[in-house]
Formats: sequence, structure tokens, C-alpha cells
Amino acid sequence: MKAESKLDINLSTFNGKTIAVLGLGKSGLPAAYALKKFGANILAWDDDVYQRDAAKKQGLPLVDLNNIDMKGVSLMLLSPGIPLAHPSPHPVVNKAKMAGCEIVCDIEILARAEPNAFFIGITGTNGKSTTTALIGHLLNKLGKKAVIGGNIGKPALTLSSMGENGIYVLELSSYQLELISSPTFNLSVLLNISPDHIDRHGSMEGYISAKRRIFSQKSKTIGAVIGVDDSICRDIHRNLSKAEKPVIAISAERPICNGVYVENGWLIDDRYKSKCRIIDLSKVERLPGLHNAQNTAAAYAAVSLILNKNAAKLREVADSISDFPGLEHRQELVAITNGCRFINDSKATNANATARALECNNNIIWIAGGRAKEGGIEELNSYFSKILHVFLIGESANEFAQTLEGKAPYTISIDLIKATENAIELAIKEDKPCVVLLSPACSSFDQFPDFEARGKTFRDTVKNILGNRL
Ligand code: UMA
Repeated sequence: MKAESKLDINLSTFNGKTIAVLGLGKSGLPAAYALKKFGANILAWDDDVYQRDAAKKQGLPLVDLNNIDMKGVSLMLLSPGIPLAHPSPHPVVNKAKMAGCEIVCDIEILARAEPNAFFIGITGTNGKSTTTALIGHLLNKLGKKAVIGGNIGKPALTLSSMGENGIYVLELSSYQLELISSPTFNLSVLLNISPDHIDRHGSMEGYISAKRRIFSQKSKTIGAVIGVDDSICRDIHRNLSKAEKPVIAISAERPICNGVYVENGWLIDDRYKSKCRIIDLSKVERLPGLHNAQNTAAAYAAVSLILNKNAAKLREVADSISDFPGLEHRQELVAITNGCRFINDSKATNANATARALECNNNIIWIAGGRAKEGGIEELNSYFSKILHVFLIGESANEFAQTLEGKAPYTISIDLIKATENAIELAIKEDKPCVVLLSPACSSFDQFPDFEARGKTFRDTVKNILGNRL
């Protein structure tokens, strides 16, 4: 993407400031370009020579931040993937800290540039992209000016300016939350917390405390939504529910008095005199499974806070849930042939996310593997009986093979194209309806630049072999 392709946010408040930018990838490059356009004195750097070349071609001044005196640098824009504290801080981060320089990410810059806009922040270990997209979809259907962005893959400073009447619906990773210093959100959504990114945060406590930063709320906050299906979030809810503003508890697993929950497939709002049955989620094809029940409950609850329980409008929300188009790489149905469904769930970069796909499918031909997270696929043991065969790819192949030994048949296919070909061959021979599922339970970085490239390879391979049979 060309950095200047869309720069709508007015950053004149940073005019004349000296800003170091470390990391010139998806978020850093457009941010550096935008700040430069509005008169900031940019010192840009990336440790990767290719990224530096790309930045140079777009006219960004490069300065090796490892070799400069940081005094006089007022702000450092740090890309979220670059270590702030763990496993060890990037050397430039240490220099910036010693020079007393504030370290932030692009979301903080957006919040300062658009102080009058309404900010919804969504975080959680899993489900945050779907929830973000669904909230954006529901608000747009209600005729609200709203845009989605952040960790979902739309960098903050490439979004349109929302101004006073607009809404930013932002997916926030724990990495980004660590790099936001101002009270930012008018409405905060925390879906769930389970172990993830421990290396980056040093411990589970560090990860939880990064997630809790979603409650860094503006004085004009209208409330919060919290999933209470795990014990960590239940504790957070217990503490927050003493707050003045409404904190809506949501659950995909059990009835919640005065909350929003899913029971026998129905989304229920229990904040009225009598329980309101909102929509039968089992009929919503693009939001399958319990995990999507949680996402939908959270999105509905968040939007209901904005609508201030306007009953007529809430009916419209229910209707709009059914026409949510779904998201790429998250249980994305890419083809159906002879009763076999091909599902791209490349975004499942940990076992917990993969569990959600295994849970709502049967007769599964599973493609898994990549760069494994701690614990590998051990926690998926209870799903192995649903699996017809596993095709293993990537660095984790041998480790996963050991976990599967004697529990599910597997083949080490090495790479994704081979695994997809193998899976299709097997699916064609199968006499019962089955599902070919790419849900790696691993990050993609051993074989692909990101999960999007991995998902696209799967989708292209399926379509090349089967044609468009959706
Ligand atoms: N870099 C260095 N030095 C280092 C490490 C990296 O210079 O020591 C450079 C790399 O060479 C590269 C740049 O930093 O050019 C990459 O920065 P980054 O890793 O922060 O990634 P971006 O391309 O800016 O993308 C980021 C998010 N990436 C991460 O948080 C790792 C994207 O989330 C997000 O979509 C994007 O901003 C737009 O906001 C992706 C992600 O994997 C989807 N997120 C993690 C997750 O969801 O689990 C947190």
C-alpha cells in the first residue's frame, strides 16, 4: 500500500514536533507519512532493509535511531509488534525511555487528533475482529457514521476523519493497549481472556494488565461490555460493576440476570421488565458456534448502549445481525462441493481459537501447524474424535504429530499447498459430508508474512482445484 493513499486525519497538532518512528510496516509507514505531511519532523527507522527501502521510495527521511541522541525527540511512535519490555525492550526503546521520551502507538495519535469523535475499543484474546466488524456493520446499518480499524488490519491513521458525530470502532491488541496513554474510549468491550502473548508481556499478569487498559475511559464514557464466561473476566467485571456507568455482562454459556446472553441458540436481553428474545442465532449462517454467540452478544450489548435501549431501534439491530457478511480468514466458507465444505480459518493463531472452529464442525479434515504457541495443540485433545485426518504443516509438524499419535490419523505434508491438495483428495473419496478446515493453531511466520497470506494461499489452492463452487 502506498503510504499516502488515504490520509484524512488532521494531524496539525503535531506540527513542528520531532517524532521518532520505529517500525515502518503496515501501521508505522502510513503514520510516519501522515505526521510528516502535517509538518512533524520525522526520524523514521526500521530494522529491516526492505522496509527502509520502501519508506525511502515514499520520501520518508531515514535516521538510524540506534545511533542518535534522543534528547529533543518529544514522542516515539512504536509499531505494536516491537518489544516494549519483554522478552527484552528493543534497544531504541531503552534509549527513548532514558531520554524521557513518550512512547505511543498510532491509536494514541488518532485519539489526540480526533478528541471529539466517539471511540469504541474492543479487545479480548479471541473474537475481537468479528466483534469489531459486527459493531461497525450494525452501526452503519443504523445510519451512523462509523468506521472500523486498528488491529483488524486497518491502521489508525489511514482511517477517515470522523469528527464530532462519528464513531471509531477499534480492535485493540494487548500490544497496542500498552502503547495508549490517554483516556481514550467512550465505550469499552472486553470479550474474554485466556493465555496468549505471554512472551511479549512477561507473564499472564502482564497480559491481563495490558488488556485491562481497555478501560482507560474518557470522562464522557457511556459504559462497558464484558464477557463473563472466563474467571479472569468475571473478576474484572466484579470490580467494574461498582462503577457509575453501566457495565453489561454478556455470556454465551449461561443466563445473566440483567445482562445479555445466549440460551438455546437465542440471543436474550434481560435488562427489561420481561426477558426480550432478540434473534435465533442458530439461523445466522455467518456467525456459527458458541464463540460467535459471545461476539454477537457483545456487539448487540455495545450497540444497545449507544441506542440507549431504544426498543424500536433494537429491533433493527436484530435484523441487521442476520445480514452480517462475515470476515475473511475467520471460519470463512470458501467452497462447497459434493457436500464437503472448505473453511479458511487462518486467523486461528492459537489452540484456543482453533477450538472454536473444531467445536462447531464434524467429520473434519484438518490442516494445522506453523509456528506453535506454548502448549501446542494439547488442549484440543477432546476434539480429536471429530477428526477424520490431520495434514500437518510448518515448524510444528513433528511436535503436533506426537500429540496426535494414537488419537487421530495424520500425515506430515510440509507445506500448505501440498496439505490442501492432500485434503481435497481425501475429501473427494469420503462418502459422508465432511469439512476441510484450515485452522492452524499457530502463527504463520515460519512460512508466510502473515495469516492473511496463509489464508489466501489456502483459498486460491482450493479454488484452483475445485473452481468457484460456492
Ligand atoms: N520491526 C523492527 N524491529 C523489530 C521488530 C519489527 O524494525 O525489532 C519492524 C518490521 O521490520 C516491520 C515492522 O516493524 O517493518 C512491523 O511492525 P508490527 O509488527 O508492529 O506490524 P505492523 O505491520 O505495523 O502491523 C500492526 C499489527 N501487528 C502486530 O501487532 C504484530 C497488525 O496486527 C495490525 O493489523 C496493523 O498494525 C494495523 O493496525 C496483526 C497482528 O498479528 C494482525 N496482531 C497481533 C494479534 O492479533 O495477535 C497482536
